[in-house]
Amino acid sequence: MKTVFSDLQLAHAPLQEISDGELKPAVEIPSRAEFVLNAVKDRKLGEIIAPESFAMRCLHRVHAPHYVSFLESFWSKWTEAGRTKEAFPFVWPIRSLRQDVEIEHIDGLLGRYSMDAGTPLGEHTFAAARASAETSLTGAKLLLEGETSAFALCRPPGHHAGFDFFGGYCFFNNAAVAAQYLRDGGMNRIAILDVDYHHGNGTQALFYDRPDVLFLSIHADPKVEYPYFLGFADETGEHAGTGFTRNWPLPHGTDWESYVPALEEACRWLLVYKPDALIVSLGLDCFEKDPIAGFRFKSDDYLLLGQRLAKVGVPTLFILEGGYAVEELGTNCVNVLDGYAG
Ligand code: SP5
Ligand code: ZN
Repeated sequence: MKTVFSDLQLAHAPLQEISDGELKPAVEIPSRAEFVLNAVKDRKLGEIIAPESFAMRCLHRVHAPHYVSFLESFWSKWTEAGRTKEAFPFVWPIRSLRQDVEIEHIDGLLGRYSMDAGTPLGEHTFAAARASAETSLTGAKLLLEGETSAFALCRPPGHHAGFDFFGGYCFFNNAAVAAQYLRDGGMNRIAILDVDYHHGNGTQALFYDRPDVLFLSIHADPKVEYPYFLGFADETGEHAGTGFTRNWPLPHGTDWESYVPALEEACRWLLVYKPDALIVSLGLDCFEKDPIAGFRFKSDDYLLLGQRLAKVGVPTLFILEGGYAVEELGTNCVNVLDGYAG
């Protein structure tokens, strides 16, 4: 299996994040990608290639052009306001506030284009996020060219990012951008299986009214876990997309054994849907030692996950999402890919 990776992705290097009422060391850090890359090399998974460049049009298929421009111009606006360190949004246009006004100040723009205060932005965030999206696009292109699997080593992750907002450490929705690229490349039905510990709210929302992209997600119950406001079992799609979204919220403490029934159900949906390609939003934060999560996967369980996905028998693009136990991240990630490749 080929791996796509760009070290431009390492340039987004947040220092701190707001967590548990404190500024704590950031967890979505460059070394995550380095641990995964080293494991790909050590375990001889296959060739590692650099991403190609893609036109902005590919991002605009999924994201509002004004949102993409906001991210591109963010650092110059931030520094013009006299700021020198990383940025966090802190005010949002929620119920009773106006959605329709034109905002000039960077603090307003940060709120307008975000879903949380937990996602630091810096000087190189846009460049890294674009490289991450190009990494997933290159992975998608490999499938269009006939590869039966590929691994997009993406960072920053993508599945929380929506049409016009960032959040949850995500800026561009890599899985959604790849899914749309596969559709535009002639594939008719794409399935996305999101196994990150957190619900992929951005991906779900982007395809909620569409039958051509099936979204399946297994994750911690949003009643008690981020992102709190989406990912419940009664969300099944709307309009033409009715029936093409499925969520399996699971309790804190879920281990592999109690995860399998949900995974089996998801695989049955894949069998019925018969997608031309499967995109796996591969978060590794269900791992027992993950510092911000509450499931109990062991490293070997990730081999089983890969083996199970191989049985689905569909061309598959793996896209890295979350996972913050950095020391074990490479092993866990490549266990899935190894298990898949058999
Ligand atoms: C891609 C991805 O996995 N994004 C996750 C974003 C989660 N952001 C919320 C982090 C809250 C951390 N709370 C720590 C609880 C343990 N002390
Ligand atoms: Zn996650």
